[in-house]
Amino acid sequence: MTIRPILTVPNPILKEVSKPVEAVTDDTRKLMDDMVESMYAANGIGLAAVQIGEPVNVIVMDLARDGEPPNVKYFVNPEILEDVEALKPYEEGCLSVPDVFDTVERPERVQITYLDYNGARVTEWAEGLYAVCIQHEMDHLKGIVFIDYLSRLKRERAVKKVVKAEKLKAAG
Ligand code: K1U
Ligand code: ZN
Repeated sequence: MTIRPILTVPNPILKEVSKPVEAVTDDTRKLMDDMVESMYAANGIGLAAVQIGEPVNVIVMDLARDGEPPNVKYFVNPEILEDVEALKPYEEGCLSVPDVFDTVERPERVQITYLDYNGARVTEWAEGLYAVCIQHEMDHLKGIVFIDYLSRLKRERAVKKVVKAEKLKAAG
C-alpha cells in the first residue's frame, strides 16, 4: 500500500468530473487500499479518488472514533437514490482545503447505492456524519469542493490560505 499525496485547491484536477468504474478489479482494490493509507496518513475520515489525482468514481471512508477499531467502507460508482427535504448544517473540513472549516447545509438523510470492495451491490440509508461525509465525497466526484458552497469572498480567502501554506511548506 502506498501513501499518495493529496491534491489541494486550486489544482484543476479537483474540478474534473470522475468517470464510472467498469468493473471492480484488483487494480480498483489497489487504488482503494492506497486511498485508505493516504486518508489515514492525513487524519481524514473520507477520501475521493480524484483527491489523489485519479478521477474515477471511488470513495473510501472510516467514521470510527478514536479508540474504536477501524471500520473502512468502500464505495464504487455511488449514486444517491433518494434524499429527505430537511437540511442539516454541519461544519465541514476537506483534506484538499487544509485548515479551513465552514458550515454547509445538506439533506440530513440520503439513500445510496454502490458497489463494495468485492463488487457486491449495497443499498442503504445514511444519516448523521455518514450522510454528511458521503455527500461531501460524492461532490468531489462531480468536481465540487465544499468551499464552492461558500460566498465568493470566503472561497477566495480559503484558496489564498491554502496556496500560502503550500508555498511555505515547499520552502521548507
Ligand atoms: O474529502 C475529504 O477531504 C475528507 C474530509 C471528509 C469530511 C470531513 C468533515 C465533514 C465532511 C467531510 C475529511 O476527512 S477532513 C478532516 C476532518 O475534518 C476530520 C477529521 C477527523 C474527524 C473529523 C473531521
Ligand atoms: Zn473533501
